[in-house]
Amino acid sequence: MTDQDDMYEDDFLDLNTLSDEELVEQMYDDLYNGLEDEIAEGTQILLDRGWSAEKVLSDSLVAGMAIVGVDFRDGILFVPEVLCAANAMKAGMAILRPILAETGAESIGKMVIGTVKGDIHDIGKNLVAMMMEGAGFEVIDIGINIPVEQYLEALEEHKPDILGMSALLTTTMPYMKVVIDTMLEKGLRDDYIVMVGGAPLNEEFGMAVGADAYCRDAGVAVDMAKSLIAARRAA
Ligand code: B1M
Repeated sequence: MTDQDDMYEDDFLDLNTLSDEELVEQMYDDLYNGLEDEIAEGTQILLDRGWSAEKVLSDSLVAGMAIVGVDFRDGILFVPEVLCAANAMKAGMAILRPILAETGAESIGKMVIGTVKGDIHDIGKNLVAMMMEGAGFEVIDIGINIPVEQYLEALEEHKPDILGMSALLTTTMPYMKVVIDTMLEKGLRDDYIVMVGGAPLNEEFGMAVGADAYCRDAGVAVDMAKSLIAARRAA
């Protein structure tokens, strides 16, 4: 064995040897570092030790992503790192999703999200979708270049709590008002929380088009979604 082999041998951490508490701590680090394989392995180990899928989701993946979300909000982590963390989270979710679907575990809320008509930018939207999933929401991502009819069909089909719209162009952001005005015309506006986001938007624009909230970034979107849903349920 060479010195280098020795070094790798020392660095290798067998997740099976960790206690539950140590493993969860390790998974927070692995999520933070975007390690997909380790997150998948850790998720499976916890399930094999008899943890419910809900507990694995909330205590390891969602709690770990919350740490990522806070550091993203505070400018300690940036978009590429958050995308890696979100992908690692997805690796764990891929294992949990079928089990959660079988047991019918309640998500904390449902969101339909899409980028408005004329606009094909989707990196920010995808990030929002991943962070929302990471926080325990069910997310139906209907894609890019979405006309009002398609938003309405998705609302009808999925009956979400929240409609999320993204726009990255000054020429496409006014389309959000077209969607919200059509919802108003059809008497649907009050059935949904409407959240909007995208680089050229601001708070004033969000209010002007009649959204419930403008979200500066994915972390804000998660916090906003939680508080608006809680307020709506309390009312
Ligand atoms: Co385009 N583009 N682009 N582009 N592009 C911008 C937006 C631009 C500002 C670049 C520039 O000129 N400086 C400019 C817009 C100018 C303007 O409108 N005033 C621009 C332009 C002009 C164009 C084209 C017209 C270029 C051309 O063809 N001549 C064209 C338009 C195509 C179209 O949509 N019809 C175009 C095309 C493209 C690419 C295809 C090459 C590519 C998109 C690839 C993709 O998305 N798959 C692209 C890119 C990458 C950019 C920039 C460089 C980066 C956008 C990005 O992904 N940011 C962008 C410049 C910039 O913004 N600095 C630019 C990272 C992302 C994580 O941030 O999307 O802001 P962001 O999302 C954030 C928040 O805004 C918020 O949370 C996210 C995460 O924190 N958020 C939400 C976003 N959506 C939300 C929804 C919510 C909540 C929060 O719902 C609840």
